[in-house]
Amino acid sequence: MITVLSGGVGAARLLRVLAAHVPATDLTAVVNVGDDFCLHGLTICPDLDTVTYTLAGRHDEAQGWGLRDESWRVMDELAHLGGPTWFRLGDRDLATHLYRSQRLAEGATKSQVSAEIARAHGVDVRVLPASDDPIATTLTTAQGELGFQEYFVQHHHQVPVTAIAYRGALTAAPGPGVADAIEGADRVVLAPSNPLLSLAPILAVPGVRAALAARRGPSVAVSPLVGGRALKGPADRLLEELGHDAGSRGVAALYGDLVDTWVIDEADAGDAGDLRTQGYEVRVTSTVMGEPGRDARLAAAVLA
Ligand code: FO1
Repeated sequence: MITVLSGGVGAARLLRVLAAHVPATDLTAVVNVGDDFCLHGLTICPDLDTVTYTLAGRHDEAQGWGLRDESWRVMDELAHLGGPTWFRLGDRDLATHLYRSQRLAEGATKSQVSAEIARAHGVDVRVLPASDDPIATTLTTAQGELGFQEYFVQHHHQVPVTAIAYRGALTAAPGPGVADAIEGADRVVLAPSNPLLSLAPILAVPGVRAALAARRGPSVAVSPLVGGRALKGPADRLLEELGHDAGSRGVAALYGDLVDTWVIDEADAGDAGDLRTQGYEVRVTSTVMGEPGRDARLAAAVLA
């Protein structure tokens, strides 16, 4: 059994790679909910949806989020009304947010709804929200305090950040099955997701961190950096802005001894010695996913 702590696109791609090499039913994704927010009266859970859509093979590959073959008629009509269109919800994708919001209003939990949506998409990987309690990642910036999606999408993550908070995380409980999935897994994998924005809100839930710390088996992290830079998003810039070391050393310091093995990209092979000196086992391979041969080598490095 393999449990993957997951953010959005990087995690979704790694889960798809792993699902090509182990039975989907052996995989559990514990997914960040710090990006979740309410818009148009709807509850939107971007990372849960990105993971589910990608595992279902229905995702928009180029964009990284949303569904393939999307149409945008509702957004066009909303623009006509003068409504908020900075966060683009495709017509098909909207069905997910309508369904989730209605089920939550009926009293279902986020975990229950996530399982229902995964089942409807034929996804056999267990998709678990990190918590059913509300967690909101917020960023202190020159523009004031911004919600995650305001920072990430509305401001294109281009405003300098001085602090990040995971509101609600300290009093949140792990979602049903999350602590067991971490403690009981043969292997826990920390996906190549943004450590400060995607995995930190999961690790900030005390019961999650305790479950990780209580493990005996291997915990493997895949670095989100390639050549010291994030492939997508602001991970490298945030490390710098918030005073962390740059590169693999900075990311490794965030996870500390929650992890025993690092998988780093060939472009960062020069960091391997430093990580080994810190006591980590290090595997060097291409972490850029999308080509079958490279993907198989990455899966082998994670699963070895
Ligand atoms: N990202 C964008 O850059 N622009 C968008 O308009 C946008 C809409 C969107 C809708 C549904 C969804 O599930 C994700 C969406 N994303 C969008 C991605 C999302 O903001 C982030 O990539 C994740 O929250 C970070 O993992």
